[in-house]
Amino acid sequence: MHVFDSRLGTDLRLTIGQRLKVLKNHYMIIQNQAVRLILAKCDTGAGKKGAEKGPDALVSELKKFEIGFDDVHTLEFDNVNENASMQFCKHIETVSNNAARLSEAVLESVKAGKKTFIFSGDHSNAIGGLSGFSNAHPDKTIGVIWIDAHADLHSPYTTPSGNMHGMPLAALIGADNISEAKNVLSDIEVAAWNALKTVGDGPTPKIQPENLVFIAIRDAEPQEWHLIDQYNIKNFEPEYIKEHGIYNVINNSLKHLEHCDTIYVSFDVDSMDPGMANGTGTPVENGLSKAEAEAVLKTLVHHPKTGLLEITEINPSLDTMPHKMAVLTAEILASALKG
Ligand SMILES: [Mn+2]
Repeated sequence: MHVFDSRLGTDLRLTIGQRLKVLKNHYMIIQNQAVRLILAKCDTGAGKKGAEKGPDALVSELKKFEIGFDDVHTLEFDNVNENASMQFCKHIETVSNNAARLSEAVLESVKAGKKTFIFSGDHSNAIGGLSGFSNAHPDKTIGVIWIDAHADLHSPYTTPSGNMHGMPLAALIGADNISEAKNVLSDIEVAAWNALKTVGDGPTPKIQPENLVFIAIRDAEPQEWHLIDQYNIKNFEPEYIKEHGIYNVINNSLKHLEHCDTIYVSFDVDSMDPGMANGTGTPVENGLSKAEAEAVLKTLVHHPKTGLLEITEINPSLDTMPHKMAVLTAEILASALKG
């Protein structure tokens, strides 16, 4: 049984001023837990700029569905002084610095007993998100459901692009994937990557590959498949989803994580089919339908084990129509939240 309070209420006779007052005096509650929203406005891990505007775009579109957040923690990021020679881990110092701050914000939110949402720029923010989440739960087994077109399992040793948003899961499970290496790193790159794997203090690796589930992965490189096979990572590809249905996938994902105490859900909007909206850095055909994405979020957001929901990679500057991806995501999330 979940309790949901949209904060704005549904009385459309209220003026905007009155509705905002209602917003201030009510808290969004899911599963009897107050929700805190963390906005991580950083996109330095992406190859294309613009996803830093994604979190605000999503918040503004959600308001049109009368979904508001009262408890909001905003992290604005500046670029740190970067070493220019990081070709296989571009902007890693900025990513690392931001990850440390996000880790702290998540730790504080979870320790305060909040169900935590993160709306982030690019997917490298998951490093800070999961670092904080694991620090908040030192004695618990953490499950991760990663809904994405990509496996995000590259390391600087294997990356074809050097973009950090393709590497969060390798950093989090502590996989260098040296046997598949094709890049020769400088000492300074090695040191920066090793530092990123331990960001936010706390034990490392942050998560265990057996506690990870992939949904909708359809664009991974051989080096990533090597890790998926090596660690036998649970993986529901589009063909499986089409054949067995999304509810079978959700149920089997939760079954695979039955032994986990709490779950981090990471929803990359490129998991969805780009035919609906393409405002994201790396769209890939054959993605989740709107109904499938809605089923995933609706089930997981209200699941008692879900401690954190992250939504990432909305890039309004790449949309063919203004805010198309933010509108689509807001429609799905609003429907999911309203149960
Ligand atoms: Mn991703």
